[in-house]
Amino acid sequence: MNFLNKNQEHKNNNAINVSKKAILSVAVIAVLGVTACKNEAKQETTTPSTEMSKDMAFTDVSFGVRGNCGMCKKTIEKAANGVEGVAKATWDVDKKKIDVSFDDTKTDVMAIHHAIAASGYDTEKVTGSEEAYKNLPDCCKYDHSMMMNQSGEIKAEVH
Ligand SMILES: [Cu+2]
Repeated sequence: MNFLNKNQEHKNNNAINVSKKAILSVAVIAVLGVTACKNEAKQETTTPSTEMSKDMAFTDVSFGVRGNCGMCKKTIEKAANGVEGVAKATWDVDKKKIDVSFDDTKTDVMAIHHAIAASGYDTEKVTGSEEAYKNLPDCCKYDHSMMMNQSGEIKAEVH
């Protein structure tokens, strides 16, 4: 009788232990799940508001920049992005044109023209540095008479 009771008690304890563990792991999963959701929700609410403030504070311009290839693209965009206040710079190899988004309290369009010209590339307003041009890889030595800021339909003459 006594023995049976003890055995029963032991079994019950085991059962309690198992269910405690189960509850604990469910709780952990639930907490993790909630945390993940919270992070997601946080990101969702943060991202649009940053974009909105970007739209309000940033000025978008596009202007012609000469160049040949993907390496030119890297150099031109690096030069533009190197200007303090520039948020985004994308050069289009077909259109020979750059789209720049910048904070006009920190810089202006001409500073971006000059930075690109210093890297060796002609812009609509500033002739590229001859010194930097000489140091460009051969494939990047673009034609100085090349059309720029095109619609993208007419490609620069192939030579
Ligand atoms: Cu190039």
